[in-house]
Amino acid sequence: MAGYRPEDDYDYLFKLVLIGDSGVGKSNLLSRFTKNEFNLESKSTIGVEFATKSLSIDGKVIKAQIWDTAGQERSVFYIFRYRAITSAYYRGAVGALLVYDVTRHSTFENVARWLKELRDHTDPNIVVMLIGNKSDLRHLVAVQTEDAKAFSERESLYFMETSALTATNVESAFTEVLSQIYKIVSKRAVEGSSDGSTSVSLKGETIDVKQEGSVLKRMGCCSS
Ligand SMILES: Nc1nc2c(ncn2[C@@H]2O[C@H](COP(=O)(O)OP(=O)(O)OP(=O)(O)O)[C@@H](O)[C@H]2O)c(=O)[nH]1
Ligand SMILES: [Mg+2]
Repeated sequence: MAGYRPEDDYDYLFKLVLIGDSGVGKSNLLSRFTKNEFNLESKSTIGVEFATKSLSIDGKVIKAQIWDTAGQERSVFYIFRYRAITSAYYRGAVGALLVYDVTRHSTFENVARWLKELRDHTDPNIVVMLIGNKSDLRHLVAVQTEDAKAFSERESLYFMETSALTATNVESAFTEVLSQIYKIVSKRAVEGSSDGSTSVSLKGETIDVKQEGSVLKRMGCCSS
């Protein structure tokens, strides 16, 4: 049937990760983007969850697989448990949304630590967007936009302020990250290795997709 594409028919699969302190709104950004839902009383995430959403960029179907976990404080027990899943969480990610809460300055102060953890576990050229969430709470703002912008520029991050509550900029933030990844991947496709190899290059660095299992099996290789 013309125009019909089954749910699992996509050109690219991109894994994104959500990181940032507990309570900044990661899970609500995810549910707003993938289901257009918001929960004012959401519980802290337990373990790892993920959701997917497909969108069209440049005539291609891009399927985003977005991973979400708790940003809770690191108790000794937690560190032990967390270390075991950290590398799996980041493995194969080609984009990250690093979220802080514009009403809690401490969550912005911790961004540098999150960024270090991200850099320690991912390809150096992963597309990263810093997100100041809860922009609807204007009267409570504790992090100035200019400060976050300056930080982003220093660290070569994209930056946006969002509200999962009002849906402001949520779609734009995810779409921008995915578009930037797509730009990198499609540029490489044009430049070339047409040997059908299952790897994808982000600005020159190569991720061996073969090792990433089914999650990334089609990333960057199969513009069918
Ligand atoms: N006003 C406002 N509240 C928000 C927004 N986003 C999330 N919240 C609220 O903030 C609280 C925490 O949101 P979550 O999405 O659970 O935060 P999280 O980052 O997933 O937290 P962890 O899973 O513990 O890491 C909830 O009460 C949400 O309703 C927002 O944009 N505006
Ligand atoms: Mg959560």
